[in-house]
Amino acid sequence: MEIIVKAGAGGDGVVSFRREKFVPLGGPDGGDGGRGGNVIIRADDDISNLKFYRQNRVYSAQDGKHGSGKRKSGKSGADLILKVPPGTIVSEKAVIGRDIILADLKEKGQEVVAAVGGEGGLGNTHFASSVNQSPVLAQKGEAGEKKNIILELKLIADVGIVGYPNVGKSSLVSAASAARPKIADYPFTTLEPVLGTVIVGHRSFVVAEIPGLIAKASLGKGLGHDFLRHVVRTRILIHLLDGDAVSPVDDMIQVNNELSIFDSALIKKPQIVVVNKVDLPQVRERMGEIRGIFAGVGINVHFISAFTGEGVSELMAEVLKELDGMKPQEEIPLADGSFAVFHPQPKGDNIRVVRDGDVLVIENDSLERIIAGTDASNAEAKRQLIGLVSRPHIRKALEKAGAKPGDRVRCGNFEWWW
Ligand SMILES: Nc1nc2c(ncn2[C@@H]2O[C@H](COP(=O)(O)OP(=O)(O)OP(=O)(O)O)[C@@H](O)[C@H]2O)c(=O)[nH]1
Ligand SMILES: [Mg+2]
Repeated sequence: MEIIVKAGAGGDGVVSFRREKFVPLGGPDGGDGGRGGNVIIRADDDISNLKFYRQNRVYSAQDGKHGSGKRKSGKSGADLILKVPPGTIVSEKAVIGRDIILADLKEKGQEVVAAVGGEGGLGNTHFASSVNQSPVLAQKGEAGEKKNIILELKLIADVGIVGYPNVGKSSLVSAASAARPKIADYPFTTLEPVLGTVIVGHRSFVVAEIPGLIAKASLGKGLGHDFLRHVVRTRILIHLLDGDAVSPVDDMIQVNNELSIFDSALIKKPQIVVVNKVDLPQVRERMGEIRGIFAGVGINVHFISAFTGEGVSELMAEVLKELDGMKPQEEIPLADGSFAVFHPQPKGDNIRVVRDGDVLVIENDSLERIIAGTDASNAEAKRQLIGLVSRPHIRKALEKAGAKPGDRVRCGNFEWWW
């Protein structure tokens, strides 16, 4: 699910002067703009899927209000809080290369700031100095961040059912839980992972059918690629085999290869190997042979029929026993090896100078916003702007870029002679 989030812009700072009785020219009292609201993505358990986000594509937080006279700051824009189900991975879509994972919101209450609101602009009070007691400079509010965000709900299942296409994974989910996935006699019937809750006595656990595992799935062919990431989070795998396949062992090896190519950690997960379709006479006949082949490589196989239910509850009891015997789940890194960390981009107040033909262009957000927030058609304001851009740190940056007296310099839409 892809959405666009837009944080609020900061409100503008204003130019204003005190008006008091008997004081002909009061000092500056223009207030600052309020900051723009953030877009926050928060896990909450009163929402169970991401369907809500199909309605709209763009989600915007409120802008900050402009400042006003009497040093009154503008009100901050309200944050926009987007609720997502626990288990949602929040990534920023990269223009090139891998998307960046901003957060892995596993539990209710966890949140991430997906787009930061713009700073409010400074009012003219901030530009007063001993040499400029009537500043007519003010700063425009900063733009809010805008990002393309990918929301992805990860399965939170204890047990993953993997296996070659058409082996009966959906049938097993259906036999063991109340879930009713589509079952059909062709491969890739299941296009998205299916979850089911299995109840054993007074206990329960969640199984998930992982669809589309075929040769080359790990290379992004077939459907499996996306879903393999889900497997990472399960604690145990049921490796389901079709007893009627030409070689169940070869099928198992192929699927295991896929798992290990995708992420070598997957192959270390405990697997319970299960041969399905024992209701078929030709499979029942082969049981001894199949058992022998697997025993030869040290694997004890279970036999079931997802169709008639034979052996299914015994298998689920075995799965529960295995889960109980495991240590509590430790932190699992995401499939691509990255951890869920939010790296805010340092905004930096450094001054960049680039050349545009004959003109040297100063790039600095804070300065550009002062220019945008000031009325440079006013001669006094223009004079004050010149004073501002003649400060030593800007002078230094220009000199470093090779500026010579007489060069044309620009910042925002303001141009002057150096
Ligand atoms: N005889 C018999 N047929 C079965 C059994 N389990 C599944 N089948 C059949 O095998 C076919 C595939 O079953 P599914 O449960 O859809 O298999 P799947 O592994 O989920 O398949 P995909 O999602 O397409 O990969 C269907 O025609 C089922 O009726 C079983 O225990 N016995
Ligand atoms: Mg299926």
